[in-house]
Amino acid sequence: MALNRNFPALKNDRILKAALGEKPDKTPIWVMRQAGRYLPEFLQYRKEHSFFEICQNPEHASEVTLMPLRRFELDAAIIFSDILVIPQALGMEVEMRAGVGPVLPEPLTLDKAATLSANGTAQKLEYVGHAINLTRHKLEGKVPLFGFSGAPWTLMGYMIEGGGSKTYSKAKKWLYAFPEESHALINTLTEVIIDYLVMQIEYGAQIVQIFDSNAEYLNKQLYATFCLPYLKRISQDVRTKLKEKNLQEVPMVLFAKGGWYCLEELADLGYEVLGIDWTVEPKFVRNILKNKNITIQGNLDPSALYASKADLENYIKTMLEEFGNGRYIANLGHGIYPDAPIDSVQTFVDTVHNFDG
Ligand code: 1CP
Repeated sequence: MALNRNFPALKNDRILKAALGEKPDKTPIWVMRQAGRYLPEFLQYRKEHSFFEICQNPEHASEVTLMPLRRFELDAAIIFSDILVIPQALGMEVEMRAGVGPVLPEPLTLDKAATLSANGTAQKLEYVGHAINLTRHKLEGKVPLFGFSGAPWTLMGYMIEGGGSKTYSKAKKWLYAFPEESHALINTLTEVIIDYLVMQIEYGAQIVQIFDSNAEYLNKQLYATFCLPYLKRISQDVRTKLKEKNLQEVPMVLFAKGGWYCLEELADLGYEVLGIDWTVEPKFVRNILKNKNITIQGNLDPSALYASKADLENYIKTMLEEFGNGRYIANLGHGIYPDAPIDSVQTFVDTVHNFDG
């Protein structure tokens, strides 16, 4: 498949403006996991195609990416994929089990970890690039397209646990008992992530987000040792490599779920946008970050979408008031749940766009 970088002009740049500290005409909004299981058309599509078949086939991936855009006036699209395509490209088996989520039947061992290499791994993910390229053209400039990756620690967690976990204690055991091996693994993942994001941007991603969904299982000391330096390297090296390839920089978003214990440090890693999870008070965030040059994204509780329309509107307005005008992108404070009422997503989008704070 040929790479076509002759892209249509962008018509809605609210998110990019907000990310870069410029003032958009309206507060921008997108929804984490917006292309997913709460959409009946996605569930229908999943009856006919397996999860990874959709990820690996650019026509399927772009079709699913566009689904939420046909329903709602969202200000961004996010490419349909999963964070676990990286462990898969590193040679690990990943199954998507209905009602369970991702399962890696052969979790990573110390011996296996010693054989992992970043070399050639991002190239194996070129199918994501092709999906991005096709989707960027199909979007016809309607909204910008997000690329994304899991963060090293979050990927390490799934690889060692063999799936999701309540405590991530097996992965945390590595951090305490095998720090050298942990650093080596995180380093390999960091190298893959850098090349993977550069590839996504080369193929057409206009903004990228790092999901560190498992930050909540660490504390400040562990995060400072095993995460912050690598997250900084990702933001720096992606930009350096883009320059080397004569490609334009794009805004980078860092979402460390449950990373309230080091918000200040997260704001100093070179990302334009910091995603905030639903447990954190907007005023707390604004106060801690008042001297930082950074845009905030978030953080409505995904469960608020179950509230009545009137209550939901109030929750949204309170959030918008508390985050205040400027340097702000509205979103949930984690991914949308599969049983979220579709009408509530409409209310979320309308309330944000109609708010003139
Ligand atoms: O719309 C979008 O956002 C694009 C698609 C997308 C994204 C950004 C999917 C599709 N997954 C992700 C990221 C992702 N995947 C994260 C980071 C965001 C977050 O914290 O929610 C994580 C942790 C995963 C891992 C994963 N994949 C889980 C969570 C498991 C757990 O509890 O730890 C699950 C359930 C999946 C499967 C998955 N990924 C995406 C979809 C639509 C699904 C459902 C599977 C299906 O269709 O059968």
